[in-house]
Amino acid sequence: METIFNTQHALHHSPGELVGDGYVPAFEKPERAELILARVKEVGLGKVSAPIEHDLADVLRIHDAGMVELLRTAAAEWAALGRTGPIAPFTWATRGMREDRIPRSLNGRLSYYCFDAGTPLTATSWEAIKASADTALTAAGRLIGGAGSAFALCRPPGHHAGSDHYGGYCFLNNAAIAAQKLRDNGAGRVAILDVDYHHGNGTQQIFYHRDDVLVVNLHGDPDSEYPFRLGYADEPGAGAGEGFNLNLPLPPGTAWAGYEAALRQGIARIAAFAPDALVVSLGVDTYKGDPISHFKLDHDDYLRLGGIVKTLNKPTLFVMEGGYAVAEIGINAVNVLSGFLGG
Ligand code: SP5
Ligand code: ZN
Repeated sequence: METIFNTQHALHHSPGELVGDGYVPAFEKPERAELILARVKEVGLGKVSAPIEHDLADVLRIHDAGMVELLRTAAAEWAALGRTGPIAPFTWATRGMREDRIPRSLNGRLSYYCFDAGTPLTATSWEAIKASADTALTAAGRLIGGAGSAFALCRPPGHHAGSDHYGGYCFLNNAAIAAQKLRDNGAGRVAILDVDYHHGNGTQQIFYHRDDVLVVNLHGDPDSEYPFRLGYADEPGAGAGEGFNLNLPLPPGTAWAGYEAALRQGIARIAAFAPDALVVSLGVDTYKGDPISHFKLDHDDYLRLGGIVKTLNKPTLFVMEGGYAVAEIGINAVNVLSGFLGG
């Protein structure tokens, strides 16, 4: 399996995030991608290639132009204000506030488009964000060219980013951008299987009204887990998309037995949908040692997970999402790919 890897990922290095009782060092850090790459090489997974730069039009198939413009230019505007720290809002919208009025000021636009306190931009973040989307697009191009599988080693991750909002360490939704690319190049139906510990709220929102992209999500119950505000079982899709979104929230403490049952349910739904291609949002923050999550998957379970995904027998694009047990992230992520290839 070919891996697409963007060295520019390191240009995004979050200075920290607000969780619990204070500002802490960011869990989503550059070593994550480097250790996954090291493991890809160690096991001899296959060729490693750099992404091809794609036109922003591919990003704008999914994302609002105003948000993309903010991500692209916020650093220059922040600097022009004489500020040197992390670029982040200090207010967020809730019910009762206007949705139709986009403030012109930088603080106002950050408040409009960003939804959490864990996703600051820095002076050089945009280059990494764009390269991460290019990584997914380049890997999607391999499937379009006839490859049976590819691994987009994306960083920063993407599945929390919606069409016009970003957060959860995510800025552009790499998996959604790739899925749309596949749709635009001959795949009539695409399924997205999101196995990150957190609900992929952005991916769900992007495709919620569509019946050409099925979204299946396995995740920690949002009643107690980030992102809290989406990802419940009673979100089936709407309009033409009704029946094309499946959420499988699982309780804290879920280990392989409970996980496998839900996974097989999601796989059955995807098989019934009969997609032309599959995109896997691959988070390994379901690992028992993950510092911010509460599932109990172990190294070998990721081999099993990959093997079960393989039973669908579809062209499959793996897109890296979360996973914060950094020392073990390479083993866990690459085990999914090895399990897929051996399954
Ligand atoms: C891509 C991805 O996995 N994003 C996850 C974003 C989660 N951000 C909130 C994390 C809250 C962690 N709280 C537990 C702190 C444990 N000391
Ligand atoms: Zn996650």
